[in-house]
Order: sequence, then structure tokens, then C-alpha cells
Amino acid sequence: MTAAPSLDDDLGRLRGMLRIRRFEERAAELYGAGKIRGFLHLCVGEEAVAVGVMRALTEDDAVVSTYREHGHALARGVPPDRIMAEMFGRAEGCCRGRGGSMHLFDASHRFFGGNAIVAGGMPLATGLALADKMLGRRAVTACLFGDGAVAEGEFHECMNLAALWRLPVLFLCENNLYAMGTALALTESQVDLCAKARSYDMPADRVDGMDVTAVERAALAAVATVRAGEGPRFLELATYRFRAHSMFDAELYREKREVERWKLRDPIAALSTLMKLGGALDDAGLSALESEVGAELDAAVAFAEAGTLEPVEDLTRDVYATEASDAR
Ligand SMILES: Cc1ncc(C[n+]2csc(CCOP(=O)(O)OP(=O)(O)O)c2C)c(N)n1
Ligand SMILES: [Mg+2]
Repeated sequence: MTAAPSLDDDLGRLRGMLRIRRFEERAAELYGAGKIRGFLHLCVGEEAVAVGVMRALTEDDAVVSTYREHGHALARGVPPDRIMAEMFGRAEGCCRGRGGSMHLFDASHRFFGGNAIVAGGMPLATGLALADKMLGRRAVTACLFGDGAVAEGEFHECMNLAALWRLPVLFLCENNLYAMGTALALTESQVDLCAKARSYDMPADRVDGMDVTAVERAALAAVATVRAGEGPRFLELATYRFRAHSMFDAELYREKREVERWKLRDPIAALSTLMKLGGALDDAGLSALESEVGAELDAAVAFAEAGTLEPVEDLTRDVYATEASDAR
């Protein structure tokens, strides 16, 4: 088991967030160029959550995510070239090109998916935590989901069972205020999401999701109690996506002024400013970091470009229905 990183590694946090930001920006360009197809949900603005949470976990822990998961996967350590190849639909991708942007999966990093179904990861995470508990493993399952998930029955079933059975799962709600074009207050009678968790007798805290250090600190504290066998915990991470819900979204449901206000709290700008003020970073240091991140990303795109498509003969591999069952 690896030790959790120390809280004084601001450069590591900044690097982690920059890797995600530049990856997402490049993905948007590649989508425009027709290299990436299908759905694409970017997490620009939400990088502090991904980095803060993943730094609080060890490699033995498990992660279950959503369709807005590129940042989670990158911060978890899934190699960017395998992620990019997956998004290109290449056989060299982390799911052999069969999952695409919404279904990144890498068991070797205990990254148990991307999931296109809102709240669909929650029963999987609860099950993983149950397995760990039954096998006596001290792993924690980190379960990420959006504010939209609280409207789903699965949310309530999982919160209840996890609390009842004291399962080692950390529920992490990325509250970015909207589920597609719907503001939380339009669908929820109770908009205090921690209150929902507490109604299942689960300790819950609201955290500034634009502050990577605050996220990491809260996640470290929560992980410690979950790992100690004290049962599940819930963190609400207050965050904001700077871009549209997906690549098809006219953004008619929110004011431009609101977006601009949140951009003033950009987690990357906030941390780099703080580091500069404290003398831990200067312009040359920042541009060196940008070059390092850019080189890794260029290599990932080159890897994806050079990738191959799965041969047509392989298309029915992993399809379990037989001709006999088709005929029934
Ligand atoms: C069960 C289910 N219902 C509806 C949808 C359609 N849908 C896709 S994304 C989305 C919004 C989810 O919002 P949230 O959970 O807040 O995540 P965010 O996109 O804000 O990260 C919805 C309703 C879906 N994918 N799954
Ligand atoms: Mg949301």
C-alpha cells in the first residue's frame, strides 16, 4: 500500500490539475476535428475535485465514476495515451476502443468505470465496498457522482444499505448546480445534499470544490474514518463546470454572468497565484510545467492517432448471446 502524499506538495496538485485542463481542451479540439466522436463531457473547472480526491486514496482503493470522468481517470493514474486512444475508438485504448469517453475503465488502477447512467455507479461502488468488507480488505471505494444523482432511487438505496451495513465507501457528490440544463432547486425539495446523507445516519460535510487543498484535506479525513471501519461518509463538493454540459448544449439555462463569476474562482489560477505569492512558483516554473504537460499530451494524441481499429472479425467477441438464444 502506498502512503498518502503529504499536504505540502502544491506543485504536484498544480501539475495534476493542469494535466486535466489541457487534456480536456485538446479533447474539445479533437472532437471538432472529428477525431473523437459520440458524446463528450468535459470537466473544465472541476479539476480540484479530481485531484484532491485521488491524492487522498491509495492504490488499493477503488474508484467508481461518471461519464464526466476523464479528469478522475487521469488523476487516478490511468495513462493519458490509453485514455486518448479509447476516446479515438482505438483497440489500444483502455477498453480496446469499445467504451469511449463515457466508459473509461482500467482494473489495473482499480478504476471501475465511467458510467453513462446517472447514479449507475452507486450500486457498483456499494457492491465493491461490500466485497472488500466480506473479504476483510482495508480498501476504500470512492464513489463519484453528480448532483443529478440524488434524484435517482439508486442514490437512496445505496446510501441506506451502505450506512446500515457500515460499508467502506466514500460517497463524493460533485455539486456543480446543474443536471444537464436543470438547476437543483427545480427538482429537489431539499437542496442541502448533506441533509440527505444525514437522514441515512451518515456523516456528511460540504467542501469548497474549487480549492484543491480543501478537497484533499477533507477527503483524507473522510478516507481515514472509512478505512478505520467506521462506516460510509458523504462529501458534497461545491464546484462548477465552465463549459457546456456536453458538446451539444446551447447553455440557455444559466446566465453568462454566473459562469464568469465562477471563472474568477478557477482552481488552477487560484493555486498558481497562491504559489507565486508564497515564492513557490514563478513564470519560468509555470511555463516549464506547461511544457511538461504539453509534451505528455502530444505523446498521448500521437499514440491515439497511430492506434488501430479493432478488426471486424472481432466485433462479436464478448457478446454472450448465442444463435439459439437469439431465436427464442
Ligand atoms: C438514469 C439516467 N437518467 C437520465 C440520463 C440523462 N442524463 C445524462 S446526463 C444527465 C444530468 C446529470 O447531472 P449530474 O448528475 O449533476 O452530473 P453533471 O453532468 O452535472 O456532471 C442526465 C439527466 C441518464 N444518463 N441516466
Ligand atoms: Mg451536476
